[in-house]
Amino acid sequence: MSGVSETRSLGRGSASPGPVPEGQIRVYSMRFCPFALRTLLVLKAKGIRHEVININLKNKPEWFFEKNPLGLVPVLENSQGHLVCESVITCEYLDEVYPEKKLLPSDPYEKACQKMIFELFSKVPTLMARLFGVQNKEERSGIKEELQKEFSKLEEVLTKKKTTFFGGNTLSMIDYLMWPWFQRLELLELTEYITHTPKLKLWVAAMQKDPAVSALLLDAKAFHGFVGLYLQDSPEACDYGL
Ligand SMILES: N[C@@H](CCC(=O)N[C@@H](CS)C(=O)NCC(=O)O)C(=O)O
Repeated sequence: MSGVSETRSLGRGSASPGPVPEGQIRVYSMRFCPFALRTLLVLKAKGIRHEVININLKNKPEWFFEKNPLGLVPVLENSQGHLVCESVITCEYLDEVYPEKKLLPSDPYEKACQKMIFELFSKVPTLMARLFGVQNKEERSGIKEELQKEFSKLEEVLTKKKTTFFGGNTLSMIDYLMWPWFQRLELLELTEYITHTPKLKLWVAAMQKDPAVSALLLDAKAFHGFVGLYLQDSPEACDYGL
């Protein structure tokens, strides 16, 4: 059982959902999307009341392009019809609109530090995406090496900072922005990739104890089922296991 919204996705031919009720915020998502998970983590961590509409990314509803012309999840929509897309932008937007439990530091230097760490992390999503569907041993170990190089950069940050999390001793925005890819390391049974970066490994363990993180776990079997169907371009991929 996963903690993410288990509703079937809307696809081509579906009716466009009505306006967002007053006082609510809606997120267009997909159960297995790491970018959408960033938004969901921030919603959860800040205790923001929200509704989730899952989108079938292999058979997108026509109306979805009115929400985001690029056709990508996540997208936020509020009761005034404001639309915000791009995961990092959605997270910062939520942190500003809902000021309780701020996740980004207000100090400009601390904020800049978070953004610099984010840049150090920036190659990880593309490298991990390359792992899917690559069976060739040599190619896989090449990607592993490249990923480990990126992880060493993050290890260095934690070593210098001497803190558990990337923004200090409590969890903050930068941790949530990076987490979905480390959750996937676990799901793909690739935790050996972080054995040479012990501080990063401790960070992963600390993250797993966070209530928002543990509320949004993914079921490994469903994840693997999804990946298999997604690689085959199946319109059933996003609804795997429902
Ligand atoms: N830069 C975007 C990337 C979002 C993204 O790639 N989402 C994927 C799902 S994980 C998607 O919507 N894919 C649909 C497509 O490529 O057509 C963000 O940070 O929000």
